Amino acid sequence: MSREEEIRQELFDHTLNGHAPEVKALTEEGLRLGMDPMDILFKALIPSLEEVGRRFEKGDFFVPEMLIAARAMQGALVILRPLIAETGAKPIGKYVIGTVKGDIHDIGKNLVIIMLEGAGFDVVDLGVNTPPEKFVDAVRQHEPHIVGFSAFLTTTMPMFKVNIEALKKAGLREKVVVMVGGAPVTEEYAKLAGADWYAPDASFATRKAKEILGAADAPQSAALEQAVKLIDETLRKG
Ligand code: B1M
Repeated sequence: MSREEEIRQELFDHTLNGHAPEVKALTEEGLRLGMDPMDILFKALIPSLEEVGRRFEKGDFFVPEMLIAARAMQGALVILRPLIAETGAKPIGKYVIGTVKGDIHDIGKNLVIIMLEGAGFDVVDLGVNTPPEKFVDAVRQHEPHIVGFSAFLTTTMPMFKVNIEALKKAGLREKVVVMVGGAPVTEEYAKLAGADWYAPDASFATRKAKEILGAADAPQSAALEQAVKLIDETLRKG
């Protein structure tokens, strides 16, 4: 087994067990050896988190295990994010995004941000547990082309509609395109909530965002091209 393969396996195991210092050190070692950041992300870290989800569903893992695994992965994302997003592309549009109120999941949202930044979007990240007023204020202040709502729980998806109503009330709904996404969300649900677009994954969200801005042909970095490919592959497998 080559050192790169060992690193992938060790990253998988240490993320699964929530060993943050080891995950950070292995990520740094992988990069020093010339491993591709997208390879580290999609062939080690995300598969490990998927395994965490499977164990949680089976009752082998509980919330604390899920949390420490996610923290370990976040430590690696901090290192990988600037490498993936670095394209030198001119900003092609502004995108405000946040996880809806009552929901603290943010790894999926952060991946969408990485991809959008990689495609040249100027992204304003409102974080997690974002109340409707905060979305409204951000849309008023930043005047983005697109506002994105992420929800990862069936219980927090109804916040899409609440957010959209808040935008309407503030007279901002017609000024911004609304995109929604997150693991339990479907196209049908997005339509019912009144969103303009639904995206099943970060790759689609980015392609759609570019299309909305009429920038579908805007140049993309090699890293982003590869990201799109790897994400699509990962999703097809899953
Ligand atoms: Co939670 N959790 N969690 N959790 N968690 C899930 C989501 C769950 C599916 C696990 C399970 O049962 N198998 C389940 C939800 C069930 C449901 O509602 N259908 C669940 C639950 C139940 C809970 C709690 C309620 C548990 C409890 O307390 N009893 C609790 C809720 C807390 C809250 O939010 N109020 C909870 C807590 C947590 C932790 C805090 C411990 C941790 C989150 C840490 C963090 O994010 N910082 C956590 C984790 C890690 C998970 C799993 C294991 C992993 C989530 C993840 O990061 N996936 C998850 C199980 C799983 O998914 N296998 C689970 C990887 C990520 C890349 O995928 O998030 O789908 P995803 O993002 C994708 C797309 O959805 C899309 O692009 C991303 C990249 O391609 N996308 C968009 C996302 N946003 C988009 C926006 C767009 C477009 C596309 O446009 C704007």
